[in-house]
Formats: sequence, structure tokens, C-alpha cells
Amino acid sequence: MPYKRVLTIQDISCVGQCSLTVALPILSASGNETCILPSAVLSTHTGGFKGWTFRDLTDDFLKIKEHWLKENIDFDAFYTGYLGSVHQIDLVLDLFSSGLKKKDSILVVDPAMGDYGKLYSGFDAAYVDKMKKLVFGADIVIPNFTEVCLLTGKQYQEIHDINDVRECAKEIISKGVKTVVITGVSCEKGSMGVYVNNNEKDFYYPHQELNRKCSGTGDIFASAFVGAVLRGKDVFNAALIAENFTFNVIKYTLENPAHWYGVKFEPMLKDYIAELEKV
Ligand code: PXL
Repeated sequence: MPYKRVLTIQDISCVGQCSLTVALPILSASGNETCILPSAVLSTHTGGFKGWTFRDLTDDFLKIKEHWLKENIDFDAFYTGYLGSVHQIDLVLDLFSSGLKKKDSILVVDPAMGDYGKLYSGFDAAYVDKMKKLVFGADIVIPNFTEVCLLTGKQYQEIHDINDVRECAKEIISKGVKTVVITGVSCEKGSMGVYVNNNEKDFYYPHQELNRKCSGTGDIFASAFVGAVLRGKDVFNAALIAENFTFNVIKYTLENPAHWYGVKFEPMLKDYIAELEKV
């Protein structure tokens, strides 16, 4: 069984079931060594709570990198999610071109910056511009459809024509990306799915749309996808496993409407592991 060392770079939202509190358990469940670089510490995520605290950890990035270099630490994969600032994106670019990277390390970028047609609170056009630099240098990118629109300048609509989705994916691939995985793709009312294009073939997997909009579902998908790829699944199979896992945890969470701020994924990790074990 492959056992890879992955570095995931995203914030710690202490409460809220997103970013590192999701990525760390899911990647560990995938059977891979999971190292973390927290970009910021927030009391909660920014999607619905009010008055959250935010501590930027940018200053620690360089010190941490220098220490790792001295210890000859390197990573098979880098996976970035929500980052705290424009400056931090530059630092991530710097990390990825440093000795922490091996010749065949992969860079997976979830350009976590918006959802449902809107930028997340605290981000602006300069952030989107800088994110393009990180995205267009990545091996695999995992945007939702809102982020695809921000990256390509396309007008956001809730329902899209699959040919438009394909065109957007091709545009992102033309900038140098190997595989684009687009989440939250709805081509007809009541349906939702994931679209994958690796420049050789593409695939769209639609399913019933669940009436649940909350922070962190993208992080659950991306973490489950990255874990599956590191376990040796091809990108299409990995997307299928991650999409089914995300669908099931959202469905399970819907049974408890009071749990509005995140998704109850923990009781279902065993199902994710069982899927990864199938050959
Ligand atoms: O990727 C979701 C996410 C991560 N981190 C923070 C967020 C959100 C979404 O709202 O606010 C801090």
C-alpha cells in the first residue's frame, strides 16, 4: 500500500468543521502521513458566525520552512486550501519551489475563496489575482463552480451547460494545470455533481442535489479526493469516492437541522476507509 507524506496548508478554524480540522482526520484516515502548516487560527470559520477572531501565521511560515530544510524534510504532495492573505500565497509558491519539494512531488490547490456565487468574507480582487498564480502552477486544482468563475471571468449561474463547464476546464488546463476537478456543478434543477478533466478525457458525475449550503463541504471533498489519489486511485475514481463520501455526510447531517455550521463527517470515516480498501 502506498504511504505518502503530504503537507496540507490551510487555516485552523477552531470550531466549524472545515479546513485543517477536516483535512487532518480525513487524510490520516486515507492512510497517509499528514503534516500541517496552519495559515491562520480563527475562533470559527467565517461562514455564518459573527465576531470571529483571526490570527495570521504568515510570520511563522519562513521560520518553519527553514527548520524543515535543516532537518532534510520533504513531501510527496502539497495540498493547499483556505489561505490567510495575498502574501501567504507568495510564501506557498516559495515553499513549493524549495528543497521541501521532491522531483515528482505533486501540488494540489483548492482555491478556497468563495461559494454560491460570492467571494468569502475578507477576500478581494487582488486575492483572486494572486490565487490564479498558484492555481495555474498546480498539478491538480479543485475549485467549486464559483471559484471557476472567479478564475476564468465567467459569469456565475446556478445552473450551467456542461459544455460551458468543459470550456472553463479547458481554459484552466491551457494555463498548465494537469487535472481540473470542479465541484458543485449543477446542469439541471435538483441535480448536483462533480466534473473531472485530465486533458485526455472528462467525466461528469451528477446525483440528487441536497438542500444544504454550509462551509466546509468543499474541504471534505478535497481532502477525501487528495487522500484517495495518494492511495493510488486515478483522479476519476478518487473524485467518485470523494463525491459519494461528501454526499453521504451531508445527507446524514441533514437529519439534525441544529447542526448548521458544518458537516458531521466523523462517524462516516469508516465508510471512506472501506471504499479506499476496494481494488
Ligand atoms: O474552506 C472553507 C473555509 C475555510 N476556512 C475559513 C472559512 C471557510 C469558509 O467559510 O471561513 C476560515
